[in-house]
Amino acid sequence: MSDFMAMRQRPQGPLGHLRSHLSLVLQLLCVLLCAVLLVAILAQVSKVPSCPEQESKEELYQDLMQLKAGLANLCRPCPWDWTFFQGHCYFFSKSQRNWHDSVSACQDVGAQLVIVRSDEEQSFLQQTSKTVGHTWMGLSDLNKEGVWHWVDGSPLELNFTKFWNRGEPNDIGGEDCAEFRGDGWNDSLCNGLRFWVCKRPAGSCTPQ
Ligand SMILES: *[C@@H]1O[C@H](CO)[C@@H](O)[C@H](O)[C@H]1NC(C)=O
Ligand SMILES: *[C@@H]1O[C@H](CO)[C@@H](O)[C@H](O)[C@H]1NC(C)=O
Ligand SMILES: [Ca+2]
Ligand SMILES: [Ca+2]
Repeated sequence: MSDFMAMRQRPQGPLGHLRSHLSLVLQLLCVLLCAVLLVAILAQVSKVPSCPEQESKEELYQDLMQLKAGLANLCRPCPWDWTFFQGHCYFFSKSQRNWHDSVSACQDVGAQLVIVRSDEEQSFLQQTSKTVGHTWMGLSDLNKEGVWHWVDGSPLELNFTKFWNRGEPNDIGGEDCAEFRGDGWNDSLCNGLRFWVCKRPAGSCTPQ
């Protein structure tokens, strides 16, 4: 007990004071050293992920590529059940309607009953309608007999009249609506049931 007291009392002296200061300094140094060591370890540890970091960059790149591919897939020029041809989308009906109902069916999907604008388009449409069956196009002489207009109001140009079948249009019984039939066009009664084709501009994405 007295020894203990002596030890406790020893620091009271000037030498003891120095010693306690020294030990405090040592302790501080130790703490400092530990801190430095800790910082060094932390720095080392934080350096370790530099490899996984690169890996995650690679993963990110892979994800980006996958996303891009997915986007390209989504970014189709036409809806799924439409066909792309030379900058336009075409919908070929599976059922049949009269001419007026075909016009509105196309309007309902933001399109027009098909208007033929070129030789290539004519071949494409005629070929398809040949395999499917008689098909309406957006052409009629309903406003004035013998004067053919497309559904957008534009007149049938002379260089397109070569597509009429031989002897057509003949207006037999008052035929005012044009159909794809066989190898060319025919005027037919507008209330007849036919397949139809809608046409609208393709989206801004180019087809893959
Ligand atoms: C008819 O002529 C116009 C130019 O006047 C042209 O754009 C169009 O492709 C031609 N159509 C056919 C079927 O040759
Ligand atoms: C035109 O259509 C009528 C029926 O609407 C048919 O009797 C006639 O054979 C067709 N003509 C041609 C050349 O396709
Ligand atoms: Ca007619
Ligand atoms: Ca006819």
